[in-house]
Amino acid sequence: MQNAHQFICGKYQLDLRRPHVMGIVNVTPDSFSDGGRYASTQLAVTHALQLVAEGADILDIGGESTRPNATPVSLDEELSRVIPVIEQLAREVDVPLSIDTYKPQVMREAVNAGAAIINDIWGLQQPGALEAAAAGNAGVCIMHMQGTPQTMQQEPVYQDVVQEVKVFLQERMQAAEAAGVAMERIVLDPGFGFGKRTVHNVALLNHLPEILALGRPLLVGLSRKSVLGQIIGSDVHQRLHASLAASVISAMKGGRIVRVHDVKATVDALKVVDAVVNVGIDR
Ligand code: 7PJ
Repeated sequence: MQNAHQFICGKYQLDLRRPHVMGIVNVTPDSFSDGGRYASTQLAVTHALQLVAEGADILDIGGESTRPNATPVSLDEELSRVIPVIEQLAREVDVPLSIDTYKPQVMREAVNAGAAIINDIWGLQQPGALEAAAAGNAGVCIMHMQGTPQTMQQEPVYQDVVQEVKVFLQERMQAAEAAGVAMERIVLDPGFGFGKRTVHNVALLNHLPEILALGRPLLVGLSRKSVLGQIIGSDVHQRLHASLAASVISAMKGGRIVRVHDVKATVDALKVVDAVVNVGIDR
């Protein structure tokens, strides 16, 4: 497949032969301070600048938690969390900004504010999402999820998880293309932890090359996720080493963007992968 490593997102053209690190920026009210909106904007911006200094290639900005059982956030609340952060970062950094949302209006306003990637855990299935994604020239991450964030971990069932995720991603990729999103603007994501048990997550990671066969770059998000906690038996703050192992495996198996909390450590780990996979091919 030609140019399967090229990802066009807004004004950026990323060459994903080198694995890229997407740093996670959560914009949620700080429960430890009563500083209000301005304080949470500044906290998020400061964190984002730190991630860029650590080597983040992309920043993923989200205003609504999609962890299992998280309470949904209203449209106005989500907009007032993320838009000021995107506006400020668009002025201050030169890496693509991604908006983690499934709401079409947030997609549109985020792109107007300077976002270069739309990262949709619903795979552009919400009414109006395909149109919102097609409207500009942002890149799009299409993710698989079974169920909804509220229900997805109750009892996820698959006959063949790899095949089912692959069929879903192919269908959504074709829907996006039909709506006017050029192939070069699309990356795909199996959606680790979104309606999957440990066996399903492990099978997907192991069989990433089958999903890569769809012909578009893969984004992988495993950072600190509970599947890692299940494997090593540690809580969310003790999952750095497991997360690094997951990022390395992802990149070795063809994942091209890893979405992580711990940017510096991941950048170092993936430099080693790149040195072996892309530079070390001469013999
Ligand atoms: C993912 C995401 C992921 C993409 C979240 C968490 C949950 N977007 N947003 N892929 N996960 N594309 O970080 O634990 O895996 S939020």
